[in-house]
Amino acid sequence: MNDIQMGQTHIVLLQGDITVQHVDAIVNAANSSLLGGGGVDGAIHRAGGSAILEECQQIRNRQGGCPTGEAVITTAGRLPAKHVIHTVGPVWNGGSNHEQQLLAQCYSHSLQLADEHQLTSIAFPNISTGIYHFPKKEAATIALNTVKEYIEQHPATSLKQIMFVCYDADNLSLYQQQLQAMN
Ligand code: AR6
Repeated sequence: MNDIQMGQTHIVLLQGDITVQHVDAIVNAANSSLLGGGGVDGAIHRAGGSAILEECQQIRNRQGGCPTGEAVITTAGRLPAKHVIHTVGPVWNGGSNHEQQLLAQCYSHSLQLADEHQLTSIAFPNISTGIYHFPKKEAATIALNTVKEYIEQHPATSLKQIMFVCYDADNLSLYQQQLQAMN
């Protein structure tokens, strides 16, 4: 199962590279410095060019980085998307440092920011499941449940499409199972 309708919003799963998605915003799994890194963060900055980093630096000058669970928005530079929403996932540390709540906040704060900018489509990567080692199954459950709750609580959301762009087959399969269970 690769898609589901929730209220006015279509939820879509796919396997691929988030940097090539034509959506209003792609979400970056950033770190709190906002200065780039490896994984999807590195791929977004490489493909989008220096305009993204310049705006990240301006945000740093204003607010001194981005705390875990929060989100900020910039241009997408040369990417086909219009914006990048940078959110900072938690580093997995066994689950005793509020990792689950912080990961949920990454999704809800990104959706809130998208709504504030009246965006109609957004694509998420599997935040925290790479370098930050959050267990993939639990992360998939949190991602989909948080989106569902958000849509239920914001029936007038501007978002008509929410995509989950899974890079690896493991994550895609876990998201498919989770979506099936929610149906
Ligand atoms: N498109 C979609 N997903 C991708 C792509 C891509 N091009 N490349 C990797 N992924 P990670 P984190 C997947 O490590 O765990 C950075 O250094 C990847 O397979 O990118 O949140 C930041 O600066 C995985 O499923 O992010 C931070 O320091 C998912 O994206 C730190 O890594 C997230 O993996 C953040 O770690």
